[in-house]
Amino acid sequence: MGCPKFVFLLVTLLSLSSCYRYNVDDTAPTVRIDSPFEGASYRVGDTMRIEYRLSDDVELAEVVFRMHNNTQVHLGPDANIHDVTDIPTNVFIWDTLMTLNAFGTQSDYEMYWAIPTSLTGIIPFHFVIEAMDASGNRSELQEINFNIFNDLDPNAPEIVLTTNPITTFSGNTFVVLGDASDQEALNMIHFELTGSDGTVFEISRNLEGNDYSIAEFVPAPDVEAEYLMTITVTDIGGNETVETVVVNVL
Ligand SMILES: [Ca+2]
Ligand SMILES: [Ca+2]
Repeated sequence: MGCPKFVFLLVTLLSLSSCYRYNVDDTAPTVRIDSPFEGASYRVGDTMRIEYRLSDDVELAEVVFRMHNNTQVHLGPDANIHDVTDIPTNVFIWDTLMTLNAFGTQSDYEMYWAIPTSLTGIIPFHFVIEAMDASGNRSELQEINFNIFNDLDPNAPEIVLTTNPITTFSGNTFVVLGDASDQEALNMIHFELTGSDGTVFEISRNLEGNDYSIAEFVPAPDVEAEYLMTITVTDIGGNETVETVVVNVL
């Protein structure tokens, strides 16, 4: 009779599989970050060292880290730090997301990042890291906050306006003309038209290079009054120059 043997084998297999299930790894891995350290400052053009160690009681599987301008909110269903893979709102600002395989019970990582000189001003960055083991347990999310600063540009930009003051009519479009320049490189120009009730028009444009010919077309407000156009130009060092134009709407 082969049947009892078969039943015995089946029972053995079932008990083996349930045995295996009870031995499943439910302990999350840990992450220790040695660099960057909390509150550190790095200058653009410098090389930053990224160093961390992963540990797990059974088997590591993966590590994900993201490093970028921390003023950018993460998008996605969990729009906060708890989802490290969510993209930041402004992908044009420097950002990195890296997923690496991990093996064994301990793994050390060391890598270097040449900080781009295109970053401007003083930028709060953060480094966020999370590890996963082979059973899918996730470590606590680790976050390090640090600053990147650009002090390579000591000279503020210049603005020369060729239209000042401006007279226009309600419902018309007027134009702000002039030039903006910087010894190192321009970064942004911002126009803001304000009246007695506050801002009535506002626009920002990203700039590159040393010179920009200003020719900004602006819809005149409906209400006849005197307004002030404020033009702010920033350079790659975060230096700022402000000019104003009186706009009379007749
Ligand atoms: Ca584990
Ligand atoms: Ca400059």
